[in-house]
Amino acid sequence: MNQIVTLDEFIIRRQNDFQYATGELTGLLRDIGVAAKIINREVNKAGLLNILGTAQTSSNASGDTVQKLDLYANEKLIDCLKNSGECCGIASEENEDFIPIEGITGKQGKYIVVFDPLDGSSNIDVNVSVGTIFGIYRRKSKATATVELNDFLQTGAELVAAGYVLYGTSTLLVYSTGNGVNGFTLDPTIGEFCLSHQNIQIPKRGNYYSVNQGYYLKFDVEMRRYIDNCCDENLRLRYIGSMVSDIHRILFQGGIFLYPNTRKYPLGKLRLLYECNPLSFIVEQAGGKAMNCQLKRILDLPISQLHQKATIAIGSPAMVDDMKTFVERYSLPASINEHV
Ligand code: P6P
Repeated sequence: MNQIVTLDEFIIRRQNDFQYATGELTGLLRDIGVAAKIINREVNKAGLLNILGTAQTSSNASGDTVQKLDLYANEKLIDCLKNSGECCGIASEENEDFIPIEGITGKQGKYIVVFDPLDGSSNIDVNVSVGTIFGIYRRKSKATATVELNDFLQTGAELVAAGYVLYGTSTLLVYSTGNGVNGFTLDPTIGEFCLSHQNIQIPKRGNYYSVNQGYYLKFDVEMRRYIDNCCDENLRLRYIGSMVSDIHRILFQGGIFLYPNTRKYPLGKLRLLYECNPLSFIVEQAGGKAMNCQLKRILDLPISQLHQKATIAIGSPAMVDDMKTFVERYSLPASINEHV
C-alpha cells in the first residue's frame, strides 16, 4: 500500500517551495483544511438539516442569491482563519467589505486570504458538487498597522498560494504555492487530506468545452464563432454551473471553460479577486492558460474593487490559443457588434 502523505507532511517536505516561512503557510492551509472538513460534513448532510434553500439575507454584494449553506461556509472559514494567527484580513464573496483580523498575542498576521466560501451553491439543493475557492497574498501594508483595502487589490500574479476544495463524490483540496499543483483527497476515516494527485498537469488539448450555451445569442460574434468551431470539432459540452467543478474536470481531462460578456453581464459575471484569479493561478501552474475575452492574461488584470467582475477563457493552452485566434479574426469594432 502506498505510504500516506498528509497535507501537513507534504507542506513540510516541500518547505523550500514556499518563499516564506513554511510554518505560516502550513498554519493557513491547515486552517482552510479544517474549515473544509467542517463544511464538507454539512454539505454531505445538508438535506437532513434546515440549511438548504435561500438565506434570509437573500443576496450578496454581487447580487447573487445567498443560500443558507453559503453563510455557514463563510462563518466557518472566517472563524478558522481568525484563530490561525497568520491571517490579518479576509475578503469574501459573502461580505460587502473586507474583514480586518486582530493578531493573536499581539502578533499581526502577514497574510490576507480571499475566498468564495461555497461556489456554485445554487446547485446544493439538487445535490450537485460545489466548491470553496481561496487565494493567499502577503499583506502590503506595515505589519504593525491594521490591514487596508490596498492589501486586497493585488493582481493575481502576486498570489503566494491559491487553491480550491471540491465537495463532490469525494472531497478534494487542490493547491499551489507557485511550484506546481497537487491534490489531496479527504480520508474521512482518519480526518486527514492525503496526497492523491501529485504534480497535476493539464492536457494540452481536450474534448470538452464548458459554457452556458443558453446565452449563445447574447455573446459577441467572435465568441459565437469560436463556440461554433467547438461544435464543428465535435467537442462535448459539459456545464454544471459550478465553476470549481467545471474547471476541475478541465484541469484533469483537458478542455476550455468560458464565461464571456453578455448583455446581462457586460463585464462578465465571475469575480476576479476570489474566483478568476485563484483558479487561473492553479491552471497556469498546471501548464494551462487563462485570459479574459479581451485577450488579457487574467493574472495581470488590474483590480480596483473587491467584487470586480471579469470575463474568462481558461483551460488547455492549445484551446485558449484557438479561442484567441477566433477573437482576433472575428471581433468587430464595438460600435457595430450589437447588430450582428
Ligand atoms: P450561470 C455560480 O453561481 C457561479 O458563480 C459559478 O460557479 C458558475 O460557473 C456560474 O456562476 C454559473 O453562472 O449564469 O451560467 O448560471
